[in-house]
Amino acid sequence: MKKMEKLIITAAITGAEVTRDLQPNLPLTPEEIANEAFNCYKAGASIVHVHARDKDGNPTQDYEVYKEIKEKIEAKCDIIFQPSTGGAVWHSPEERLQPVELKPEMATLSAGTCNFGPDVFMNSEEYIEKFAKRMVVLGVKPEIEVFERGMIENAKKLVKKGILNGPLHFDFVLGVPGACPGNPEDLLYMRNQIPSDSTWTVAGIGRYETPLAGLAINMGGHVRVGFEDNIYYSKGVLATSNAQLVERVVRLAKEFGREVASPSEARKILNIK
Ligand code: KMH
Ligand code: ZN
Repeated sequence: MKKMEKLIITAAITGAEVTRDLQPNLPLTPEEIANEAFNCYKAGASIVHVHARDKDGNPTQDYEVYKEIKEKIEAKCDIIFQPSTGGAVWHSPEERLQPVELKPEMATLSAGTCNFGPDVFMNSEEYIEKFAKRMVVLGVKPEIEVFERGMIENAKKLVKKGILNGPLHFDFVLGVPGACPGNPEDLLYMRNQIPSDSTWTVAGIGRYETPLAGLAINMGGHVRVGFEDNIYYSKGVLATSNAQLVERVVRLAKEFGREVASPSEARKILNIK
């Protein structure tokens, strides 16, 4: 078997859809999000994927809230700060793009439209291109979020048009109700469609989280876990923290003989300058 890069673990700690009613340990305030990011960093995460919440705990893409979160995280550790540009389904594209203006090292770039539970997650070609161009101007590495197969083609088109340069980094978000499920064959199929010099991670939603993490560790991919994707530790048992979910991935990696990347090692793997 080819020697694999070290494993990058992303902690997606809040999301836009989960509430405290569903997961009592969900971090909401900038302080809570920064503390949770630090705990995930100590557990082995090298990237934190962040969704901001307002004072009432509702999703917000407000620049100032993201700024506060970014500064609070940076004061604690060097974990890679990756804000969401996906936001919530009801945010406008202009609202969603705000955290990119903070020039984070990375940000997400959703590469197409899909059903998202009862809603529609809108990403027109016009706005995918606008988001990508702004990220390039500001030196932000996009993590291309793929919820359906066609989104890989949309990302390749960005390269063809000269908007993005490879190597690309993909996140296969598998198991969102209404979009692609997260069976092993779904991940294999997705992985086989991306340019060969790409890096990729997988975010398995709900019950898909741990099986897909195990597969990605063994396939040379990377892994995302956290309350945004899955609030449970096991069937019917809520996780006590995001760090608990990160710790499980670290244990799996160890058992499978794959080393875990530090943030600086993750920067090298992802070509983040
Ligand atoms: N909350 C979803 C509608 C991202 O962060 O870039 C979109 C999402 C993707 O979570
Ligand atoms: Zn997200």
